[in-house]
Amino acid sequence: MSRRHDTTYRLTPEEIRRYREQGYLVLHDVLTEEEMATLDPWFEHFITGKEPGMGRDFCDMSQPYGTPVEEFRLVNAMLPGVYRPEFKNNIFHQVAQSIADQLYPEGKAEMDYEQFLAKKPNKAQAEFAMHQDLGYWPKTKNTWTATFSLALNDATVENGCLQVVPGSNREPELRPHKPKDYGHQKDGEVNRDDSHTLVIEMKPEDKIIFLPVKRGSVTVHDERIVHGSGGNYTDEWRKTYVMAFRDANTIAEERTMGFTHSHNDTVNWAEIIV
Ligand SMILES: O=C(O)CCC(=O)C(=O)O
Repeated sequence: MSRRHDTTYRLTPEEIRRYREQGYLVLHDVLTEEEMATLDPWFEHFITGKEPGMGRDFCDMSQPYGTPVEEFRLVNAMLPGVYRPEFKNNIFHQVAQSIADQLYPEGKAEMDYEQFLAKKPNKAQAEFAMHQDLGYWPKTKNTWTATFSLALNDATVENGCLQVVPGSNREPELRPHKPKDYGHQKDGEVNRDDSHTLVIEMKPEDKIIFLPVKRGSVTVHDERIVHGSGGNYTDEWRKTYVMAFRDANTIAEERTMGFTHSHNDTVNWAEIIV
């Protein structure tokens, strides 16, 4: 694929229809190797904890806050473009914007947040618990979302690629989400200040499918599809760059609640949760 100046990635009408119906898409060869190479050094910088002053924005999504860095398994670096403004509007942002615009002709799609995620090699417990993204976010009038996940290296079943339950995006009600209980909280119920990770109960009829993708390819999922990812059983890392687009008015609404997707936000969850 050669794209130098045009940052448009054209979806077919069938892909747009499928996203609406199934709640996810797999798009192959979205970025060229040359484009990917511009992102790699940033990813390494953040995932190896070199950016100072991130607080809880550098954390482990499979373990409670406060886990020592050397014990991290599922490494999460939130909002790289906030910490390094020169990283903003990178090639992935531009191409993902063109796809989001096609998926959402009804409104104005804007990038809401981004994060780098990496599973260390041979970490069976580097699981991202199954959830619906909306379960993590405050109640807003419009919930439209397209969350992109760009594979920085090949994502496989064995290294813990994304898993989804097709059709779960059409369930009328959001499933209940609870902060994951790691048994670390001795004095009562676990809340979101103790554990960022939320979990849902799976249903016996849930049929999970795996979405392996090559480096440079992308998955896109909506805010209601049940999804997560498994542990890493290989000698290689699994690395992915997540970027979510929402309606511009929704983002403004979130911000008035003090919600920026930073784990350092101090929001009153009891008041603003869905
Ligand atoms: O890619 C993963 O491991 C999970 C990411 C995820 O759940 C999300 O972006 O909502």
